[in-house]
Amino acid sequence: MSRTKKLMTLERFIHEQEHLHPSATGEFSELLHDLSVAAKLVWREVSKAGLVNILGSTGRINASGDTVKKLDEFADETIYRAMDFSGHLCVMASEENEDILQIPEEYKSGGYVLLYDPLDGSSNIDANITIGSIFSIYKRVSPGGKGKLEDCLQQGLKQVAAGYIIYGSSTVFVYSTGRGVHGFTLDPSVGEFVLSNEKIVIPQKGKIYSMNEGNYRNWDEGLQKYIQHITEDDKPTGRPYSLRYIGTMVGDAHRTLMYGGIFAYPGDKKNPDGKLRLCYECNPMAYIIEQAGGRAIDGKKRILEVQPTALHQHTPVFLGSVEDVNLCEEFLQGKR
Ligand code: AHM
Ligand code: MG
Repeated sequence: MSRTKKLMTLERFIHEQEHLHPSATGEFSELLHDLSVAAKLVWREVSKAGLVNILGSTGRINASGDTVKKLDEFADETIYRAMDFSGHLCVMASEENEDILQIPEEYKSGGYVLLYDPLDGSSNIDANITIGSIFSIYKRVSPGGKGKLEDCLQQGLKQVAAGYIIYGSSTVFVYSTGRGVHGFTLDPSVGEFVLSNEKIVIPQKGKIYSMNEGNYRNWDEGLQKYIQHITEDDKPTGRPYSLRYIGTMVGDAHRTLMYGGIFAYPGDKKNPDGKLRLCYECNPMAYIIEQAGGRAIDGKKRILEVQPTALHQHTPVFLGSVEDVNLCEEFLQGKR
């Protein structure tokens, strides 16, 4: 019989990983399992978005009498409801909500913290273009009881797990617990995420850059020079680079992870801190990219070292292959 890859489900993989930590209580595995259930529920709605009347605004009533939710609100509530009762979380925070999300009184509070972006790239929903969900897990720092804001405002390097689900041509669950990055593709016929990419390693150098070049005029001179440099025709050194930009961070970062190159959302004259959020988007993606052997910086320092001071704070971000991020950094710092 010819065998190429392990046929292993996400659930099984999580349990095998748990056994590598003799002190593990299983709490963490249950959290990841609950997240994968939420991911399947969101995927189900995403995949039928064009068929049912879910794309419109909120407030409408569907056939069963429920209020029809916009997809991003559906994803936000689904993830919260799949996670709130577990007893393992003390607090959550979601990009869709201004403040931290408390665990309901009737449920136990636990030792972990979940931050998530329920539906990243939501402006792409109506055009049936790739969207995603992003998550980040920390250990609590407050002593006990209800979780607090300080539990959510931790440096990215304190993450104990992070990942995303990309709803693209197939649905893939990518995560890391600090032992490499692994990807699982959803087999819709059996409703299981199956191991498809074990120990993903980002290429040292790529040939693709991904940023919203419509903002070019407002960028710093260093970044403009970097773009001119990588798009110069110079075949022996692999230039010009190709531009690919979806406008969904999950999609653009996932392609960068798989093919190499650089993804960035820089600051500019109008928005010095860029558009993307440190806690919900940049920290989890930076964790994944670093775990895969890449680099993620804000232009001056490692993203994971930035101390968040507000839940929704923005940060410039440059992430991807080490050689590409290094070269971009040299231009940003005026060394080239
Ligand atoms: P959101 O849909 O969660 O609000 O995320 C913001 C999105 C990112 O996914 C993407 O990288 C960026 O906004 C695209 O912004 P722009 O349209 O300015 O290029
Ligand atoms: Mg987002």
